[in-house]
This record gives sequence, C-alpha cells and structure tokens, in this order.
Amino acid sequence: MRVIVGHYVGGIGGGNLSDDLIHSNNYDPVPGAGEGGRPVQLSPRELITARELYTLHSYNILVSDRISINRSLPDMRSESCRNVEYDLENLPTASVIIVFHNEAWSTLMRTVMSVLLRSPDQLLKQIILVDDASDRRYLGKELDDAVSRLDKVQILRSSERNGLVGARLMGAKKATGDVLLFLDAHCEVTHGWIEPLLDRAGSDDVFICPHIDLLSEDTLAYTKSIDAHWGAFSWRLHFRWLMPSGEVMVKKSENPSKPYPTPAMAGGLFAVRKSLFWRLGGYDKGMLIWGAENLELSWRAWQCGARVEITPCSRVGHIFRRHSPYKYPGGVSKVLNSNLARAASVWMDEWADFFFKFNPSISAIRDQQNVYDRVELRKNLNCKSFAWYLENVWPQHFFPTNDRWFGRIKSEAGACLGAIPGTPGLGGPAAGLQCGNDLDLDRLVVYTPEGKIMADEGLCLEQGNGRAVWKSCSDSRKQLWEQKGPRLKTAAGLCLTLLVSDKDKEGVDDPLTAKRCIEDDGQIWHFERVPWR
Ligand code: UD2
Ligand code: MN
Repeated sequence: MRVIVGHYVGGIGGGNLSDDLIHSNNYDPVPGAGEGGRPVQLSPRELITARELYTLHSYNILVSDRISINRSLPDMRSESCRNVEYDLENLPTASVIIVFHNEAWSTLMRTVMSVLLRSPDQLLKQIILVDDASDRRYLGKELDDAVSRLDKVQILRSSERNGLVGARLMGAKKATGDVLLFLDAHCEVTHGWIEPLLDRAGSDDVFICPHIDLLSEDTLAYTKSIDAHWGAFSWRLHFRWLMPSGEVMVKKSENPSKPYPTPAMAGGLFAVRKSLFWRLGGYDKGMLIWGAENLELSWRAWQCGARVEITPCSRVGHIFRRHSPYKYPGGVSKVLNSNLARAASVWMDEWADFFFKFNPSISAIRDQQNVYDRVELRKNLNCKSFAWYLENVWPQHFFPTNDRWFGRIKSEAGACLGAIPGTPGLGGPAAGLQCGNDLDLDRLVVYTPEGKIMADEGLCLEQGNGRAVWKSCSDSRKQLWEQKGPRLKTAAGLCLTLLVSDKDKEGVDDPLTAKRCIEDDGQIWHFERVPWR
C-alpha cells in the first residue's frame, strides 16, 4: 500500500452539473449496502452517472448516498489492541472537531454518526462541526435541523472561507473537553477508536494520531492500510508515508499495541490536550485554505519539546482523494506555496535555504510572508533546531547535510544518475538519464559517508537481481557503494556500470548494473558537487 496525501494537481470545478444536482442532498440508503465496511458496486449504467458526479467531491457520491450513515464496520484492531483495558473513569474527555467546506451530506453525517455510535458517552464531551463558508444549499438549514436533533453536536459557521486552519481554530476556541480531537469530514471511526487516543493524549506532551485506514473513493469499502507506516516528507516538502525506522519496527513487533513516534503527521486526524495545543501556539493563522499546516505542526511539536505519535489501536477510515474538489481562492499553487514558504522559513533553518534554492517560484514569494509572530513563538518556546530534529527524530532522512556529499554523479559516457520521477517512492529499474542543470532535483543525489546514494522520495540505488534499481532506502548492504577513485563498488567488489548501448546516446535510458570491474567508460563516474544551499 502507498497512500499519498500530497499535493494535488489542482482543484476542479463542478463541470456542467445542474444547480439542482449540486445543491440537493440525495442521501437515500439501500438496506444492507456497504454494511460491514463492504464495497458497493454499481451497474455499468450507474457508473456513468457516478463518473459525471465525481468532480463534485472527488469520490463516488452515488455510492456514499446509498450507504446508511449508521453503517456497521469491521473491527480492524489487532488482537493485542483488543486486549488493552482502559480505565474510562480516568481518561480525559474529548471535543471532536470536524471542519468542512462543501462536503457531501452523507459522508459528513456518516463521520458524525460513526463518532456518536462508537465513543463511550462519558468520553465524548461534544462534536463541533465547523462550516468553512460552504455554499451548498443542503448544508444550510437542512443540516442545522439534522444537527439540532443530535445530542452533543453543534455547528459553527464561518461567513468567510478561511481554510482548514482558520476553521479548526474556530472550533478549538469553543471546545470545552480536555482533549481536542480533529477529524476530516469524510472519515468513519471504528470500535474502540477513541480510548487509545485519549489515553495517550492525557499526558500533555504528545500529538497522537490514529492509524488511518482506507475508505475507497470508488466503493467506500473499508480496508486496512499497511501496519508499518509513519509520516515524513520529500525534498519538495510533499507529505509521504514511509516505512518506519528499523528500531521502531522492532519495538512495534515487541509491543504491537504501543504508540510509536512519527516524524510527521498526515494532518487531519489527531488528538492533543487542549492546554498543549494552545501552549505550543495553536496553528499558524497565516496558513490559508489547505496544505503544509501538518508539517508545520509536526516540526513545531518535535522541536518545541513535544512529540508526534501514531497509536496502532485507534483505527479510523478516511477517503483519500486524488484531486481536491473545492476551489482555492487565489489559485492552488499560490496557496500551497505560501503555506510551505511559511512553514519552511520558520522551522527549517539551513534546510529552508535548500528548499528555497531548488524551488525558485516559492522563494519568490518568501518575502511576502510575515512570519514574525511565529519566529517569536519559536524563540519564546526555546525550540530546538531543524538539525536536531533530523538527527534525533528522523535519522533515516534523505536530505543533504554538511557531512553528506550532494550533487550530480555523471558517467564518463555522458548520462547521469537519477531516480525517474513517476509514482513517488515506488522506485524501479535504474537507468542513465539526461543530465539536468544545477537546479534539477531529479538528477541530484546525496552520497552518504557510509556509501548510500540517495535520491528524493527516499530512494536509494541498490544492486538488484542482475540490474541496479531505485528502492526505498533501508539497511540493506546492497545499497552501499564505495567510492574507489572514479569507480563505485559494491561490497563484493563489483563496479557500478552503465551498459552503454550506443555511444551517441551517451548511455541515456541504458540500464545500470554492478559488474566485474574492467576498462569501460560506463564504470567511470564523475562527482560534480552542487552546493545544497
Ligand atoms: C491531508 C489531511 C488534511 C490536511 C491536509 C493538509 C488527513 C487524512 N488529511 O489532506 O486534514 O491536514 O492534508 O492541509 O490527514 N477544508 C475546509 N476548508 C478549506 C479546505 C478544506 O474546511 O478551505 C476541510 C475539508 O472539508 C476536510 C478537511 O478540511 O474536511 C481536510 O481537507 P481535505 O480532506 O481536502 O485534505 P486531505 O485529506 O487531502
Ligand atoms: Mn481528507
């Protein structure tokens, strides 16, 4: 599995759909549909309609409208999680905060109902819905009426579109529970979800996330996501799920019900003691609409003396979407880039210089950001450096550092090393690539003192079966390449070789492998250093 909560290509409008379709609530549950978290399949004809409606929410609304908002779900917890007993009397209480902008009725209500159905009464103080200036008619009075019939649920409305940060802050200010528990508006929580979160959030030094499972955007089937994941980010600051460190994996297997640390959170689903949330500065109000607040919060938490963790015992389904369905006032990239610029300038120190150097369009808007307050906050809280964060929280990171070489590795034949951009993190067979310029991140690599050749997205060059491949960086010895003069050698003494097929093509697109060392241009590598900041 590889879930990507990342950067969307862009928001798409409603197409040619009629006002009636856009603004009405077509929730009409079919008995049994989607029960037990099972998928709902449509007829070929219905699929056509579903496809037309896709742009509205970027998930299958026809299917969602067919599934009861009270549907049952499987218990996805491991045996060891089911055996944990919690002392409910002594757990803190939760204010669940759900922000939304133009969410579908059935999805939003299913989120709410799942919380009401599966949270012990004494633990759930309230559910606060925050409407971030939705303009869909069914989210107006019709929603007010529905909410007024539900115990513990209230709704706050923002007349202006603030984005999720503004909306969450609005909810947090009104919360009366001990713990703030944030959810996206297209989630479904499962049995036992809230106890582990509150148990850990009680300790006042942690932002604790549930294990996020998958609700299919097509069928709304509830499926498990891979056990071993944690959150981190790429050179371009895109959020990524990666394999946790070996150390964490060992601890996880020794104690499968224990929360484990994560360098970053996905952003939408987490619990934190209210006092800690405010003490650490809430959110950066300057972050608009969507994006980067999850990294900002994660860095702030770690650098300022708290932690970010995932508890495997709390399982919550979320619909991961490929596209963002709503509008970004000011344009998607402007919004995202501004948010990223803010987060990087405040928290990343030297690595902010790295980020800005290789993202000139984001660097160009850096000075438009007033982050004075956030920098002051960092000083007042006496927060640690980003170097500390990388070394201590994420030592397996693949960023350049002062003791790692950074630049282009170019074959005597002409082509360069580089992981082909495609599906992030998936890697694949390694080949010679056309060399880019000094700003072309896809042709730049980190070469570590121990001998790893790392590209963006945490990919390392590895000698595979007969061919070199780009693979997730690991402790494997097959990922070590020792520099011996102009050659790169494996532990077995073989030489990294570009199998040049046609001299005129300079080895571009030709495969790489490790071979016996001989006189061969394909085995001669030039290290062209590029300053990383
Ligand atoms: C992920 C997070 C999301 C947020 C985001 C980065 C998860 C599962 N999701 O993307 O919570 O941290 O990364 O910013 O970790 N919304 C508003 N106003 C807006 C835009 C969005 O209220 O202007 C709501 C939206 O209706 C939804 C929530 O904010 O309930 C998150 O938005 P999303 O679902 O589009 O984000 P997602 O899951 O792709
Ligand atoms: Mn979401």
